[in-house]
Amino acid sequence: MGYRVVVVGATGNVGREMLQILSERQFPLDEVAAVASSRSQGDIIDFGDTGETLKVSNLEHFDFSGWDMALFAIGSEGSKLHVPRAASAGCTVIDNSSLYRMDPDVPLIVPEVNAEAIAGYRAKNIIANPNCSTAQMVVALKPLHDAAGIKRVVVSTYQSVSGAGKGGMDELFNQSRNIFVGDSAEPQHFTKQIAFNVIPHIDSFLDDGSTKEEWKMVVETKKILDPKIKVTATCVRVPVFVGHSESVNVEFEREISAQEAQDILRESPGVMLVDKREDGGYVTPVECVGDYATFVSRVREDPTVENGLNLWVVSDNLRKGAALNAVQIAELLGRKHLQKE
Ligand code: 2RA
Repeated sequence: MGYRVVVVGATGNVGREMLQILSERQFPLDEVAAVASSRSQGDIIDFGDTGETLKVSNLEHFDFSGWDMALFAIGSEGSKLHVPRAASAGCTVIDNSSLYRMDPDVPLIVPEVNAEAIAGYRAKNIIANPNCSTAQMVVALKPLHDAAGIKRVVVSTYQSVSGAGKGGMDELFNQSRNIFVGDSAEPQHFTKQIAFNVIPHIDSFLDDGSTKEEWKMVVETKKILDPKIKVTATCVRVPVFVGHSESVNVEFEREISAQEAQDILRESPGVMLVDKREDGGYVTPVECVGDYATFVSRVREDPTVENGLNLWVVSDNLRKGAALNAVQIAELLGRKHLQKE
């Protein structure tokens, strides 16, 4: 006996990755449905590497009753319209949008960090998936927090264009080509040229001068890991197709050496330590693509503060940052709450 699972947003970057990972991990399925906007209705898409294909249904007319779980990857506007009706039809929703992340009645889950919090899903029959840049960071920070108590985190992100969807990827590709052939590099998707450039702006600006992406990293880390941790973030878009990187400076309550941190990270769930103090002894975004791991490199003490460490954290933002985390939540939900005989 398996689950009847719906992937909503099945034709987008994250939705396709959700289908791919459901098939890779052989998630126990009785049936899977691919759902998207009317524009994609009737399209035939691959169900991962299974060799099977799925015909895309129109979200507007899709009836969620009788389905066990729905993995949503359609953004906050679409989630606002359709998540409540899926949840009230008895279909437990795992939503990748930011809409429900800070809802006190909705658990925000990274299974390696706060799996026990999933029990709260019954309030609204909804579970929230964190922002991609938050997910990889808390996977790396959780074991260190348990060991030495984190006081403060200063993070700078280097976020790939796939975080902005297919349009962001197309813009990087086309703009890069146009610059080589002398054509226009006029920005369309991003506020400024992204090819051979970096943009210190993701999502909208807030009154205090930070951006909503930076706000997400602060509040989501507090909800998932520990509300006492002080977090400040600078989120930057970089000309990389897939893979978010983060430079993380951490201040601890208690002493922890770089060696101790490496030894802990080497054994931590979801973490792959790649950290040799030599040429190439670290991970770069192009090396993380398609992998499940949150890679950690460049672990070193920060002598400018008491009990400080610097880390380099890299992960596939479409996987651990979105689709993989959502599927892992579905696996956890199935194991803990929706057991099938
Ligand atoms: C981004 N984290 O990278 C945001 C949404 N995926 O654009």
